[in-house]
Amino acid sequence: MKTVITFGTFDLFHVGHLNILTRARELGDRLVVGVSSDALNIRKKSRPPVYDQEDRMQILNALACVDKVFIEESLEQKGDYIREFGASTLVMGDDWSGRFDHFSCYCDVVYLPRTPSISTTEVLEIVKRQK
Ligand code: C2G
Repeated sequence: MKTVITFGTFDLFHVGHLNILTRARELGDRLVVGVSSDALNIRKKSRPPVYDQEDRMQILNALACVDKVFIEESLEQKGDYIREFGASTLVMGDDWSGRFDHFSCYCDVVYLPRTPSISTTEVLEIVKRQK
């Protein structure tokens, strides 16, 4: 059984998120997703996500391509999570290219091309402009 792991906030869930999760799942037999906690987002981006961590987890848990969801409490613990879930591949979007290469001692590290022209930030900007 080949386990693939990926991480993200997945706030205002959109088709770019769905695409990367679908493609990540195709690289193995099981997809485990680490969802960054609300506290981690506040530390990282100085604002909470629009959807809280319970709602973001609930959406991910409902997807056919996702087998297991857990909360990512800290960016530095990725190595621990990779070992805990026995992942043989780490997948991230290519906006993270090169940033996780040091985990190649635990598993394959794969960066998949992002879906163009959509992001949570862009959705927020569009909604703000339409107010
Ligand atoms: N993504 C994508 N295409 C988009 C937007 C996002 O492929 N148009 C991918 C990102 O590259 C990432 C995943 O979807 O791999 C989740 O994106 P975000 O929710 O923006 O995650 P981020 O805030 O980058 O958190 O530990 C790492 C962090 O938790 C990643």
